[in-house]
Amino acid sequence: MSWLNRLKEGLSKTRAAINQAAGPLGAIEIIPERNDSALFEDLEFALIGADVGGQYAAEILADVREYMKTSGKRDLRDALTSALTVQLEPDAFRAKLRQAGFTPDARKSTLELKGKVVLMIGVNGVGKTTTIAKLGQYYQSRGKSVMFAAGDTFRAAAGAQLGVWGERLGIPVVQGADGSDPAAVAFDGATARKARGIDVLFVDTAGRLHNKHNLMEELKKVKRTIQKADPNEPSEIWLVLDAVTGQNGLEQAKKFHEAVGLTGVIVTKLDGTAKGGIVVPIVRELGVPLKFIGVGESADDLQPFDAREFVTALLEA
Ligand SMILES: Nc1nc2c(ncn2[C@@H]2O[C@H](COP(=O)(O)OP(=O)(O)OP(=O)(O)O)[C@@H](O)[C@H]2O)c(=O)[nH]1
Ligand SMILES: [Mg+2]
Repeated sequence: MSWLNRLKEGLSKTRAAINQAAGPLGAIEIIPERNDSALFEDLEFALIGADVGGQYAAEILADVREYMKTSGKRDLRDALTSALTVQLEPDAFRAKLRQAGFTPDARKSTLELKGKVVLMIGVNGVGKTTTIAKLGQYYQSRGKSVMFAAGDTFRAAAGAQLGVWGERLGIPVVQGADGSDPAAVAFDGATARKARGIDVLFVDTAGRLHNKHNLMEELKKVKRTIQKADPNEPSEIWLVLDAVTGQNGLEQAKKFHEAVGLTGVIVTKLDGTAKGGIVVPIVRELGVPLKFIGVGESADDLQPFDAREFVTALLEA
């Protein structure tokens, strides 16, 4: 299956929710002389239902009306595509480039990392360990050498889970004993990566609640310890968010960001929810780039986030 079809399939629940409320988008023509306020109300409701957030849904609808007025076009899907993309692509420069006909193709270039060590964090069960495996596959298949550090020493079997992925993908895994200090495992991983000249190390951590003080302190210690092993690292700290948790995920993200400073966010399980619109408030409110999205459980169900592609996959028939 092509990546676009995979993405489409992954977003099918959210798409169905929008189409169900507003009618099949492609079939809707806006006739300026007609009063379409009921349709727009339904659409706004559908967007809010998909967790886009009231404020952003209202902005999107205003943009849709404006776009239809100024362009004279009548295709609702076109207008909604533009309005949603603007929300997800706050970088005006990229938007401008696109308007001028330059469409950067995210598939052709690998999503660049700032450095060599990526620390992966998040609450319990959001998909951290699985996402590390997917990232390993992503970078390895693009020619990078990869290593994992099993920094979740809290949950028995967490190290084994990452070990199985490592074996399957041919990626070395630095392990620590169950119950040992996660910072020590991270230190060993960062040291081993440097010694072996490996391109990128992903450090797994135990799931933790953002409001548990001690666990957040532990995370700061893991970060400091990696810095001791390799002064420029971790150059990336990525928070994994489960799309299903919706607005609560945003609160988590703000707390994690305060504690350790995020450089990226990954949203998982978009395939399991009709609330895929949550990416709008994530992009608008966090000020941290959305790097990848997870749309399934297998190793290649991870894609670099691209606003235009996301919206196309979401709204296309
Ligand atoms: N459908 C779907 N399932 C996913 C996705 N990402 C992860 N999962 C599933 O979510 C479950 C939890 O994944 P883990 O990777 O173990 O989550 P974790 O954050 O490491 O969990 P803890 O270490 O216990 O905090 C597993 O069953 C994964 O297969 C995704 O994008 N889509
Ligand atoms: Mg885990």
